[in-house]
Amino acid sequence: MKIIAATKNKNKLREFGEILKGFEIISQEEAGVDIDVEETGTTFEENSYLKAKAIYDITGITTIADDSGLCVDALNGEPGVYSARYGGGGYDDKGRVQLLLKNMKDVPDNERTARFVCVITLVGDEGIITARGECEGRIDYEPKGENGFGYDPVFFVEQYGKTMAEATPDEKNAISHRGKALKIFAEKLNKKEYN
Ligand code: ITT
Repeated sequence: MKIIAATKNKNKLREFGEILKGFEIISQEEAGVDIDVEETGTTFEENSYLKAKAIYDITGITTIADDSGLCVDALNGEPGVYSARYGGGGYDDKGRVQLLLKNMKDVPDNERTARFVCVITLVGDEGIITARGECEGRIDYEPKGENGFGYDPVFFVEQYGKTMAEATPDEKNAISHRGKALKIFAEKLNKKEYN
């Protein structure tokens, strides 16, 4: 079954390919759909659904979308669903990381807990599938590592004793929010557990 990945984020697309083996995933670009879906929802579930539904409505082809983000406890769950637009939309990944570090500068060690959240939604002729994955960590004091993307350089993973950007792609995918969500998603799809 051919599935469109409704994302403009090349790093997400790469991770989909690494994790979702055995599925025929084509990018939104390959499907020839050049639209920006407005993320008007207030939850990962809502935005994930909005993105998948918009592309499915245009193409009629089964579509999955990923809405994800970083929820920091000391910042009352921010940046959360606004992770890609943290600071108002004028920053790149590095700028958003610096803004986060600035907003965390007075937060002590034991209060730097955070989690990555990912919700995958499939919309197709047979119905909808939703899967959520979370990954616990803590916000480090400076960026470290070159792998991954987004907030990975400041997301310290206790289990590995290093940041997500210092982890290899295999290490990241084994424990990441996206790895977990896509694994649950693949199981549901194989069992045809549509809603
Ligand atoms: P699409 O909507 O086109 O898929 P996007 O980058 O705008 O791309 P989101 O709205 O879901 O996607 O925002 C997710 C943001 O959360 C992303 O831009 C990163 O800043 C952050 N993020 C998500 N997953 C991450 C990961 O695995 N590692 C680091 N940061 C991540």
